[in-house]
Amino acid sequence: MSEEDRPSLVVILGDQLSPAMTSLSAADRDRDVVLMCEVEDETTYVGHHKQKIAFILSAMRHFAEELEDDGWTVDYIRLGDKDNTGSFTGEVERAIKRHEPDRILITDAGEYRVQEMIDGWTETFGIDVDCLPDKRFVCSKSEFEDWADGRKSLRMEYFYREMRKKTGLLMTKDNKPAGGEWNYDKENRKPADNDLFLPKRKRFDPDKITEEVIDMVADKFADNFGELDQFGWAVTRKDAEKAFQHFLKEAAADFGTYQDAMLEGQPFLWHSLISPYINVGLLDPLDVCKQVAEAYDDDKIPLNSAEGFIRQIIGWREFVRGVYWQEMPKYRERNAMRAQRDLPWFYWSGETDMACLKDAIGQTRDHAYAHHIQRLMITGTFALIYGVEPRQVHEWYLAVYIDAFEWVELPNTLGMSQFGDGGILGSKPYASSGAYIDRMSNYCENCAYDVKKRTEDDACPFNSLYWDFIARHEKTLKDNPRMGRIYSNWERMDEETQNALRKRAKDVIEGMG
Ligand code: FAD
Ligand code: DLZ
Ligand code: SF4
Repeated sequence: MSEEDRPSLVVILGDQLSPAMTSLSAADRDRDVVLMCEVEDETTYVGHHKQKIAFILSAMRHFAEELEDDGWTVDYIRLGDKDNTGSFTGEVERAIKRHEPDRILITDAGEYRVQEMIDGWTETFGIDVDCLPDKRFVCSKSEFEDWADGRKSLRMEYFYREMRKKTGLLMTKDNKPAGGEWNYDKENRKPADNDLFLPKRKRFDPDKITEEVIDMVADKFADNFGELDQFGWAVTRKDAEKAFQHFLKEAAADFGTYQDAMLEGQPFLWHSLISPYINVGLLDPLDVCKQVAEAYDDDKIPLNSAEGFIRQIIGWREFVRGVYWQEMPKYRERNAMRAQRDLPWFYWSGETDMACLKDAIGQTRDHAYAHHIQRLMITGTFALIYGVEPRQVHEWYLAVYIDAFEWVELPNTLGMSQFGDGGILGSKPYASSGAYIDRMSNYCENCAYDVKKRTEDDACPFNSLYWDFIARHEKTLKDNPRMGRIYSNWERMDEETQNALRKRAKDVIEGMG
């Protein structure tokens, strides 16, 4: 092969399923070869939910078809292929032998561990590796570093305002926030009840490709967490867009108002269910935000819903990515609260008498999905006040949710939900008693425990664990200005009550150990 005929090898990872990837834009479709590979390393670095593996592999296979239909040459390696080496590096090595490329073209990996691998390829293979930035984000890594540089603390709210200005989303002509406020969160805390009209989830029946992948996953990953029989995720760009349009029409208007609500047996409520599609590239984050802003301009969605939705994406999602790349690799090891307990087994089995946890874990098993408040205030808060080692909590979240990629999952879990980073991501721990869950859901109505009791044998475990957490961490948290009122309440309790709460917490912990 003459020098100028040598192709570039364009490596597309399983969360880069968009024709707009910078690696593809830099390539020549008539000359270059796209490599996509299903590899054992990626399917096993954590014990993924069965639906997560099925979703990613099916979406990869569909994307390979989309590229081929678009005129690309795709070298696609399946998990069961005879000579599959099981790793990205092994498959790139084999592909170099097959195609004799003059360089590798790739877009930055989402996860630190994979980026490290890519960074070693030039030396390993003696070939140029052009690793291009991932332009699917509003804020580049260096832009985030510049914003964070010199700040005493990083707060999402200030970062978010910059992103609003940068994108122009929900901004008036004179560069002011629509409606006069940046954030309408205080209007977004209404509990829901079953009498309300609940939007239905849009399901997509598995096609032949997805069925084949599901059968393979059922066979090869039989012992992994989760069920496959209710798989209804979109696996193509077209269907992901349909899912988003369904949300826009049926649920977006009430998204804000009921954003924090929880109802037993209702896993989806007014949520969009688009995180897996955005994270793997089937939907573009800025595009969905623009469509929501347009719906607000057309009076189809109220401001609290439009702003709440857009904040999650150009605010939180971008912010956690910035923190991840700024703080890795040490971030993963952080444990500011020195929590050491093992994750209770019921996180995997779902077998618990606590109605809130049973429901959140049960739907996670059935759908690989729980909405934000369930993740934060049920499974997250329980692990926090129980004192689970953050690494174990992180591994659970990374495994069980369909949208879980370390760059977004780790800061949310270790930082926001476990306060394991000591306050980089949030200003105080999301510790709370059963009262919050009682206010925001109907779980407590059918629970074996009594949310109003604190120390009796049938008292809600959240109540005593919460006060035990407050007492255990007095040294670390008492001076936090946002915790002052809580410590005053603790100190106002008589010693007998304090001891009874701590004794009940000890019994709860021993009963679960
Ligand atoms: P909606 O409620 O409809 O929100 C719209 C979109 O906003 C989401 O699709 C998502 O892209 C974005 N978003 C909302 N909140 C966040 C957030 N805190 N961080 C980043 N993006 C956000 N999200 C993931 O995408 N992957 C994860 O692995 C993940 N792990 C989490 C772990 C914990 C402990 C917590 C508390 C949150 C986690 N989140 C994660 C954030 C959030 O819970 C999910 O994005 C959301 O529940 C996905 O469902 P949805 O698409 O219906 O979201
Ligand atoms: C999550 C996942 C799984 C389960 N399997 C694959 C795979 O076989 N091939 C692949 O390219 N990607 C997979 N992924 C997604 C990757 O883990 C993800 O692309 C990286 O974490 C990005 O850094
Ligand atoms: Fe959860 Fe406690 Fe309510 Fe039971 S009583 S559902 S354990 S908060």
